[in-house]
Amino acid sequence: MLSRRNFVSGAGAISAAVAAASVSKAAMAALPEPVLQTSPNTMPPLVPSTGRPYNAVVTLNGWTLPWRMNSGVKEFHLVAEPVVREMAPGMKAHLWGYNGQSPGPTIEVVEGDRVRIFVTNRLPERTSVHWHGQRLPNGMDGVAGLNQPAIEPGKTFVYEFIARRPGTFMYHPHSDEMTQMAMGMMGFWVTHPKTKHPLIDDVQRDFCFLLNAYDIDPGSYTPKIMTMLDHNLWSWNSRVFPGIDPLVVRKNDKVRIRIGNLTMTNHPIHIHGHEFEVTGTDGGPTSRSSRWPEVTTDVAVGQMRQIEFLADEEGDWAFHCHKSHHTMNAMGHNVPTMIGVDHTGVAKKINKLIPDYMVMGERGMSDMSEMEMPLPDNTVPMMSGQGPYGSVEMGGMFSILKVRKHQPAGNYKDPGWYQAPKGTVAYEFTGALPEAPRASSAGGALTHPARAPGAPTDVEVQIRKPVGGHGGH
Ligand SMILES: [Cu+2]
Repeated sequence: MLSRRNFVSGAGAISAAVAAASVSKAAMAALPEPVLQTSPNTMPPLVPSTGRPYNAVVTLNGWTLPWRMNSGVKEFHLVAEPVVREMAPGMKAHLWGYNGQSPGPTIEVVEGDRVRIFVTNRLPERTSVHWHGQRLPNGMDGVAGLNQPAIEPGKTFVYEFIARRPGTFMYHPHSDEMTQMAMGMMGFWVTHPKTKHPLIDDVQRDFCFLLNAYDIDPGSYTPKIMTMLDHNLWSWNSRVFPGIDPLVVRKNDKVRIRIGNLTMTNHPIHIHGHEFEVTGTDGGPTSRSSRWPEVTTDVAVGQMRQIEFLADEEGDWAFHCHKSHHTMNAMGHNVPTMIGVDHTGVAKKINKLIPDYMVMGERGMSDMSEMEMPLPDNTVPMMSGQGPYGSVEMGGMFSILKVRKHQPAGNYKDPGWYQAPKGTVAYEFTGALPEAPRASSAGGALTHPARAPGAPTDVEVQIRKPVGGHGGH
């Protein structure tokens, strides 16, 4: 629910105080009442009612912050505060964020806009806001101690600058960053071009989200802030699959997706069924001669990438981080590899002592998506999400691009599962199976033999993963 309180109506409505010419200077200076969001759902684009028009973005499982126009200045009010974020149905996290959610609301402005942002600190410690990627006066850059005094708890600071260049940006604290970003403090910023830009194409759908990660023990609520790489929840806008909404588009829409990475490792973002081009970074739109087709692009730490494609293939297309550990939720980490280990009899013996004990993963981990092992309160299964054909066996950084011929223009309602035309779905073969060809030689004269002469030809699977988790990210 959006709560506006005294902040008169949405997108840039002129407040009564500003509209009345006779109003006192004190009233003009009054802080805009903060707008709060309590729902984790994807909100419809916030169509601007003041200022220059633009094609508004859609923040995945997020929302855009309304502003008020005050003598030609767009005024926003961000409140840094503890929040409760539903990361997926069944799991809530106690995070820090802005205006009731983590990440904070998306800020959308137009190139050349003068922007004034009031930042109120309701955290138990001091903070500041850095406007990542912006051209601005040095004193507005938000590095506490370097560019400004930190905002102490209970205080409100004002940031003011002109959004000088169009593009994709983000904001985050630059004060006790490790803690505050691990707790979820971050938000998206989009500056639209003020006129037709030679390197910025019109699109019909414009999505944005931030990559973030948390380490929350199953059954607990607060992230462990000291974790650097071994997070157990890899999220988009503090949501994990199946809690991430699909990206719904109409067939033949030109689609832009803006992604920012505020985790401590890179994420190769991968789309199925289409090729995209990287059309922008946090440094601005890329030159046309620098663009090439891709189906995966790496978004490194602290980077933003803007990808664009023509959604001309109908279907439900997977869209995810290609690090397979990042499409998995809690419970799937730090489990010993059991593939090929024969547990016959062992589980029964242990069951006499521990009734709920079950062997994990002796045939791979797929069983985990359907297992009925009791989960502690407040966590999400390691991989889940039901599709039309069974379990999707995914978690974390995974969503679905839904391309539909009959999706109305500008409509984001989930159309349900794709109805594949008859004869276009992979199916089971039930005829006689010829022997599949295999390499017959162990290698040429110049290569090492695959196995020592006389060694047994059967394959023993003996896997022992090094302990210690994800050190190699
Ligand atoms: Cu990843």
